[in-house]
Amino acid sequence: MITRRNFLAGGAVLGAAAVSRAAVSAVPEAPSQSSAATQPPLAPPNGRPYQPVVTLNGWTLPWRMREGWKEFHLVAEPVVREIAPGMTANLWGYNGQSPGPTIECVEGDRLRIFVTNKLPEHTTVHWHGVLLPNGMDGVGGLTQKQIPVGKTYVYEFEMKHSGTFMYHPHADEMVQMAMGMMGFIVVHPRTSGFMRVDRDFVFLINAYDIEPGSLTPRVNTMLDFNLWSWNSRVFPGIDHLAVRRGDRVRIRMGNLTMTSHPIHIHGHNFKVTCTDGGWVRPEAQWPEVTIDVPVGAMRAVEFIADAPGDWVFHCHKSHHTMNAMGHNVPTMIGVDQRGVARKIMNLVPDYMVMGERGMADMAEMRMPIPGNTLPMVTGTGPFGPIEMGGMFTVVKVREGLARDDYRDPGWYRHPPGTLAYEWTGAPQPVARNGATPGADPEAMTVKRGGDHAHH
Ligand SMILES: [Cu+2]
Repeated sequence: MITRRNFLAGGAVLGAAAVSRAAVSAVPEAPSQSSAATQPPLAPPNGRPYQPVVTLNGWTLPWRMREGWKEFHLVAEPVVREIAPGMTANLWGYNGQSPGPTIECVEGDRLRIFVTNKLPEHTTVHWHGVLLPNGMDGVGGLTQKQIPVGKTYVYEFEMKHSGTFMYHPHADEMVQMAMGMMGFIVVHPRTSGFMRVDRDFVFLINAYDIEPGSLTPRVNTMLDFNLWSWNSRVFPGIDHLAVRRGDRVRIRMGNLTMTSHPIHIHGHNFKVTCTDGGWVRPEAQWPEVTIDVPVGAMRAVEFIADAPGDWVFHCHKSHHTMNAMGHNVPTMIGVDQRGVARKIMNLVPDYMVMGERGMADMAEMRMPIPGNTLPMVTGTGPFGPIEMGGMFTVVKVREGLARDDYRDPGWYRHPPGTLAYEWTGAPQPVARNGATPGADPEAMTVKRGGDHAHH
C-alpha cells in the first residue's frame, strides 16, 4: 500500500565539485501510506542488521543510503485517518498518516532527515530523547527558524545511543499535537543480541476531542478529550497483538496526551526495560502488571508470553476505554424512570430508558448516533459484546506461530475445564445483616476501632 511520490529536484546534473551540497539538492523520495492497518516489519535492506519493530496500526519509513548517510524524507501534511471502522478524522500528520511513520535506525548511524512542510502553517520537528547538536533539536524560534509553508529543512545528526524515542513539532505545539503530529523513533543496539526480543511492538498514546458527527479535532481542549487512542486508533480499531507462546515480547509506548495512562496487561507480568532516558539495567527492573506512562514519556515493557489465551491489554483509567460520550449524562442507577418514560413517550415515540440497571445495555442497544461517530462501548467477542472502546486491545498468545506471522489468529479456544461456568445446583440461603440465619448475633459483633497507642 506504499505509494511513491517523487520529490527529486528537477534534473540538475551536478559536477564532482558540488559534492557537499549534492546530497541536499537531491531530495530522497517520500513514501506515503494509505492504509491504517498494521504493516509487516520492515527488514533492513541495507546498513547494519537489526530486528525490526512492528508499529501498531502503522508502518516504518523506508530510507536510502547515500555516502554513508541514512536519508529519510518526512512530509508534514493534512491527512485523513480512520480512527476505527465507521469513523475517519481530518488530522495533520506525516507521509499520509497520523501518527507519522516509525523511524528505525542503528546506534552509530548518521541520519539525514528531510522535512517538507505541506501544512497551512509553519512547523519544526523535535527529536524527543535523542542526544544531538543543539541546532538540530527542532525548537522553533530557539534553535532554528520555523520551516515555512512549502519549504524543506534538513536535520543531520549521529544516533549516539540506542533506545526508544519519538518526534513531534516544537512549533504551534498545542495545535499541531492536538491534530495528530507525532511519530516513533527506535534506535536499535549496535551489538547484536543486546536486549534482543522476539517481538517488538511500538505505539504512541494520543487523544482527540472530536464532536460526535464532526471530523476535525477541537484543538483548544486541555483535558476533556472524547477519543483516547493508540496511534490515532480506538477499540475496536486497534489491531490485536499476535504473539507466539514462549516469545520474549517488548511493547514500547510513548505518551503525548495531557494526562498519564496506567497501561495494564492480563495473564502476565512485565518489567520496564527502557525509557526515553535509556535502557534499565537488569538489577534495576521490577515486576508489574500496570505501568503508569507519564505525560511526555516513553516506557518499554517486556514479558515472556508463557500463557496461551486472549489477554487484554488496556489503559486502566476506565474512561479511557470508552469512545466519544457526553460527560454530562446523569447517573441513573437505581432511579425508577417508568413514570417519566411514559410521559416522554407520548411526545417522543422512540424514547429509550437507559442506565437504570447500569450502562451495560448501551453495548447491546443500537442507539441512533450521528454520522462518523463511534458507539461509546463496542466490539464483539466470542461470548458477546466486549463493552469497551478507546485504549484497549488483545494480546493473543498462541502455540507455534511462525516467526514473522502477525496475522490475527482468531479467538482463543479454551481447553476443557479452564472456563468460568454457571452454577446450576441448589441455591444457598442468603445471609443478611452479617449473620447467617440461626447464628448467635453476639458472636458476629465487629469490634470497632483499635488500639492506636503503640505507633
Ligand atoms: Cu489512559
